Amino acid sequence: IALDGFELRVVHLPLVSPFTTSFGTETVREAIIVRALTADGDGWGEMVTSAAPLYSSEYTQAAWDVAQRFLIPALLDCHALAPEDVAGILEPIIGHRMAKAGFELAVLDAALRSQGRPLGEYLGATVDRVPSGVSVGIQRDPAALVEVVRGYLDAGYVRIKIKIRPGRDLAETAAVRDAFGAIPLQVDANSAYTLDDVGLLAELDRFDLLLIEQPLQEDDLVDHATLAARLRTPVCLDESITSAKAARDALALGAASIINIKAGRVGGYLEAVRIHDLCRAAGVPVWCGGMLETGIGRAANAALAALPGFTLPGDVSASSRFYARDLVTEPAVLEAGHIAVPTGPGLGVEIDPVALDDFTVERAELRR
Ligand code: OSB
Ligand code: MG
Repeated sequence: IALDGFELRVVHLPLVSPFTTSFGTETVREAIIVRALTADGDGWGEMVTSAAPLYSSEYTQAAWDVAQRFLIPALLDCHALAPEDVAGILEPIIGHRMAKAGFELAVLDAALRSQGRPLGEYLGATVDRVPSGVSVGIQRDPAALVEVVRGYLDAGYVRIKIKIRPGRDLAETAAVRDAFGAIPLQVDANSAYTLDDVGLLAELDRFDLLLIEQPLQEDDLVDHATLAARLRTPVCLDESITSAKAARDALALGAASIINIKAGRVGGYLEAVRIHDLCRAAGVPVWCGGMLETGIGRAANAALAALPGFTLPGDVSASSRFYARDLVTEPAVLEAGHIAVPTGPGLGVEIDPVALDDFTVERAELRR
């Protein structure tokens, strides 16, 4: 595509309820929306950074800065740009994977829209809808958690993930198991434990969880391998898997037997597909994680989750799980526990320009 420039917007989307993890509580989703301006039309992407560097080292204002100072100039240096070239052009700039992923998606969307080709088909989707799991934040107490989970089960979500942290783990998991029996259930610690907690984490084994997600810190691959050998519950990595190389290393070390794939965390949907491919070849199940995406990233996640190696339900929930109002005209809805893979060209969703303006708190445009 012939790139003219990019528009960036910091958006603030209010959440329908506060979302609490081991690293904090969010009431507003802050993200950066990327619009690729090309001779063949616009393309849209999303940078899934948060306001503070608590989940990873990335955060919105860092992405905002690196994007304008380094990433956009590198991309505008190229006159004709294929989506497959974006990651390579940005590779000399270290890290900032969520920022890079936003640009790759915007360029990919512009290219696919101009070809009339859906993202799902391009990535290799083999189904037209994906089973929908839901990530449930830490609540006031186990009884409150049970009621929140009940609401999601009634809505049709096919898998429940609860956030845990030290002191808010065994009683919470037990309460959900006792209340709902043999539902597909997993827990996410967001790096809140250390190897000293192996005794406590082994107590989770009695709950027959699908997996425990990221119990230890991002760079604790060896410790995760040690822990995995001590647990019956499968260890799944999220934060640690920053690239296909990291995924390969984690599998080689025995640090994980399941991988959560998030395109933002690994630098884009093309790297996400590479991780899918290597896991599939190794017989390792993967599932699609989420970062409270707006309708843009949510549409792309549904397309990614439709690849054949995504054998576990992902955190691809309906837009309404997080937002009363989205910035696309047809937000993802839950139908019989599933989310449809969009079939239109590119992302297959249209931006609601009024909503986008209403949510925008900062805007910048850089043209060649
Ligand atoms: O660890 O998977 C995580 C949200 C923000 C940051 C990290 C995580 C999450 C979630 C929510 O669990 C997943 C979703 O978008 O539904
Ligand atoms: Mg996680």
